Parts: sequence; structure tokens; C-alpha cells
Amino acid sequence: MKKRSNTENFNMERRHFLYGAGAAFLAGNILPSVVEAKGNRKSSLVTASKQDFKGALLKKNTVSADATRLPPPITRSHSIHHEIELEALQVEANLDNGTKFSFMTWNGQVPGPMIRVRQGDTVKLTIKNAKTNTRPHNVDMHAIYGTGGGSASTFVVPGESKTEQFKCMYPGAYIYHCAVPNLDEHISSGMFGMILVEPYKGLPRVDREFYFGQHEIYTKEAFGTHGHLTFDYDAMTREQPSYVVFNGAVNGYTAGRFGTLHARVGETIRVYMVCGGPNLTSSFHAIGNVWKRVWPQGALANPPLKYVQTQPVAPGSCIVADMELPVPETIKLVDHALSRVALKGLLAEIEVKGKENPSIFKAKA
Ligand SMILES: [Cu+2]
Repeated sequence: MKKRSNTENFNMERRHFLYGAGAAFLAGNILPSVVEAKGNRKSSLVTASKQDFKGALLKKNTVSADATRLPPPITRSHSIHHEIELEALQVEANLDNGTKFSFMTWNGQVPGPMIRVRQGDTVKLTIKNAKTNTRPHNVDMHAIYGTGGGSASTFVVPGESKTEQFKCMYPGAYIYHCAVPNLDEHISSGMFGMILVEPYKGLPRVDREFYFGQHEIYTKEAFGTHGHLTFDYDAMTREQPSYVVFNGAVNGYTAGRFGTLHARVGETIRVYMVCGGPNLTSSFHAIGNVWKRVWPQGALANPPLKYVQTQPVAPGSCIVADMELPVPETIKLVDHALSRVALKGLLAEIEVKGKENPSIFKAKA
């Protein structure tokens, strides 16, 4: 199979750039939705919010997004306008101990920053492509109406930036991802994240929220090989990754690597998970627990399913899933395609501390 060289990639992406520029011109552009919001009585209070995404890494020299650093739940009952900036950053970082990979990221983290807005909010989104990058990038937001989810109007070459504006018309948890012609390579290298559009009425309250992204990485070297890994187009074509990970790191949230996440008995926790793929569906499961309440595909306009063991999360989709914690235990978040856990680095642990509840579980009967 013929490999795509980086020069060929750039030429393909360059052609797309010319097409994208034409499409943006033809689309005529961007609605004055802030003005529209001001004219709406229910949305009469309009303030700008700049969402700040700096410093949200789990560990230095990784791209691993801190699963606990997400914007807080929305409590307001009116629409506002957001100004949000996402910067495409190509960075070399540790995938595992002693193992480096050339990631492509949003703001240096995987998954990209979680954007949190409310249905009816407007967003002015600036996409920057860092000068130090070598590839063009853009962003397709599944949460919006518009050509390519905005990918045509956000196509940027290194050193360039573009701004678009959109209104979040419908609620749900949606993926955003790079969508240049080699989008599978860009997503596999880390260019995906979640935009959460909370419904007008908000979401049921929980005690803690966590943010995860699952994706797979295709390398010429076998899993566990030390040194700098090389991207493998043939393996991607065959859809046979050597790594499948949460938050851009092999077993990042485990006692054996950077430490577990924490929660307390009696709490309810919520997991937001975006599946970047680009090719594998996650069979998302919490070992030792059950999804008490789950919104498949992050489709928040619908009632949740209850007490679900394993919920598929397709590439290009999300999940919002809640758990109760009646007993102390260590919960393992996995994809129940378990070779990915045993052999490819996909595990996160939540350590639940608190009082034993022997009427629900006792280890020795
Ligand atoms: Cu890209």
C-alpha cells in the first residue's frame, strides 16, 4: 500500500484550503446572533464570557487533559455570548513512560478543552494555527448548523487565525474535531474535544463531574516500545491501532501511573466522554458499577436510559453518564472490548472512599 507522504498531505490540504476559502465566501457568513439575543425578552441579559482553558493538564510533558478541570454547571436562566479561542498546537509529548508521540492537539491537551454553553447562547469562536505548526487545521463542531460544522470557515494554515460565530440551537454533548482532508490522522493524533450545550432547564445536579476522551493511535512500533513512535498510515487503513487511550495517555488515571480519580461514598458522579476514534466504537463500561442514568450519544433532549451496563459510544459521538456510589470500591472505566484494556493502554480508575455498607456488599459473607 502506498504511503501518503507529508508533502502529499500538505498538497491535499492546500487544495482543501482553496475549496474552503471559496465555500466560506459563498456561504456569505455569520449571523448577527448577539443582536438577535438582545431582542429576545427571555434572553434580555446578555453578557460576554471568555472561557479560559489554560493549565488543564494532568501531568507535565503529556497532553493528558485533567479530567476534573471542566467548566462548572450552568445555573443561569438566560442566554449569553461567549468568546472562545482554540489553538491548534502540534506537540511532542509522553504517551507512556519513556514513549513519545507527535500529537496534534487543541490547546495542547487531549481531549481538547470542554466548551460548556447553554442552549440559545451564541459563540464567537476563534481558531488559531500556531506558527510553530507544520500542518493546516480547522474545526467541525457537531453542535452547530453551518457548512462542515464550521470547518470551511475555520481552515487555517500555520500562523493564521479565523473567527466564526454561531448560535447553539439544540442541546446535547457533541464532539468537535479537526476536519482537514487527512482528518483521520489529525483526530488519531489528538484533535478532538467536546462542546456541551446544556438544555434550557439544565441537567440534574451531581456531586462531581469528570471529562474523558477516548481515541486510538496507530504506530509502526509495537505497544510498549520505548523512544519516539512513528505514525503508521497502513495500520490506520487497516484500523489496527497499537494504542487505545483515555485522555491521551497510557493508563493515565490509574494507581500505577499518575494516580486514580477520587470520590466519596454517597455521592453521584457524572462522566462526560467523547469518542474521537477515528475508527473504533467504545463499549463504555464501569467495572464494579452501572450507569444509573445515561444519555446515549449525549442526546440530552431525550429522557435518559436507566441502569445500563455497557453503552456504545461511536466515533464522532459522546456520552453523558451518571453513577451512584453506595459502597467504597475502585471503579475501573473501560471499553469492554477488553483487549484494548489488557494490551493497548485504555484504563481509568476512580477510587471511592467512605463507610462500608455491608447490607449492599460485603467481601466476606
Ligand atoms: Cu488538524
